Amino acid sequence: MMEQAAYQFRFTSAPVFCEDYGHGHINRTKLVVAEDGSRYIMQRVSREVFHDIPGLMENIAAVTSFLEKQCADRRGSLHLVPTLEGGTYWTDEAGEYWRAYEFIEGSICLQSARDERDFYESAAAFGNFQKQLRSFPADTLHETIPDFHNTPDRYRQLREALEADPMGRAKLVEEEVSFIMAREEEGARLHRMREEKLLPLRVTHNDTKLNNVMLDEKTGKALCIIDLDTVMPGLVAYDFGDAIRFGASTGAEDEKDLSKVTMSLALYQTFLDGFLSACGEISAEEIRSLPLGAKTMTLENGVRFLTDYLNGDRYYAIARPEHNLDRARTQLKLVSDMEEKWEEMNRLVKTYL
Ligand code: ADP
Ligand code: GN1
Ligand code: MG
Repeated sequence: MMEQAAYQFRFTSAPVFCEDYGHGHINRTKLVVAEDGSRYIMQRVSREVFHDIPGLMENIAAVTSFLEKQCADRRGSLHLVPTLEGGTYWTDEAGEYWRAYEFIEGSICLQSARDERDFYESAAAFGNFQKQLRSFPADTLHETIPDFHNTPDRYRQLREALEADPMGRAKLVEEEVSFIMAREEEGARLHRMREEKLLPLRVTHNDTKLNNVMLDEKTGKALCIIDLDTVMPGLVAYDFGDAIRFGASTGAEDEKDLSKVTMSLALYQTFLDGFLSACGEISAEEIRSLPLGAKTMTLENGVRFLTDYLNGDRYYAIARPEHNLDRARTQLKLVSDMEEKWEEMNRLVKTYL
């Protein structure tokens, strides 16, 4: 069935096809094909997750036009398709917000790296993204999710969920909760360093999963960073860390067999190399914070998945009842594996100082 939203954008011709697309956890993503064969990505932006969607769209319009000027290739940045009225989003009768992008043709989006080269490419792309945005006026950005990587606040939300326990699931996760609580102080370290201004704020992506970068299907070269909903001031360690927790894992984010889930030091080193070669100059303190970024982002995602499981799966899209619990468990397994590899993770980083 054709979504009404598909008739609200200035596509090159009338839409003839529309279906669910991709593996994002947050937005409702559709592929739209127009009569002349041109393709588009159309998204219903999650109102559960984002509370100021006009502000979010202002960020995206500003960031994409800033990046567009720095890219020779049209496929190097996202391009919003205007609505019939010339706006950046359309609101339907139910109050849902829709937007559309040109489809990045000839590209692939991976759920896991096929080899180290893919991961290197994504690292260089996320590093370059940060570098490109270094001169972006950060104070014009809306904070689309306040306290997004405020790990202590994520702990507070977990405690609230445990207290309310609306699904009666708290008794099922005692082991996970005690693992998390034992790491509360370390989990707060990165945030404390941010508050004490020991690490500078930069414009960061904040959601640097491998499936938020498009690669050229022929050459495997990185083309474009997507999913700009969370571009906000943040720490370099957030972008490095979140990419490691997803892409350096030897298992899927929702793998049930935890023996398959470890953090590959080889992939960690690959990402470190690609990211630092492209991100422009950063301070020694920032470089030293990268392993902590990896561990903190992984722990934080574990806390967030578990909180959503306790709250009845309202935030992340799920495909099975225990999905968020499975996701939380992979993150905690990765944290414990990182603890075993901690010295080596730090040693590798020091070679770049
Ligand atoms: P979510 O916030 O839900 O993760 P994304 O913006 O990451 O949403 O989009 C979900 C998926 O849709 C991506 O992982 C990618 O496969 C695909 N996608 C998004 N934008 C484009 C685009 N412009 N061209 C091609 N594919 C895209
Ligand atoms: C969400 O939007 P997506 O699927 O790329 C989430 C990230 C989590 C990630 C876990 C806005 O990312 O913060 O790390 O899931 N995005 C938001 O896979 O909450
Ligand atoms: Mg995404």
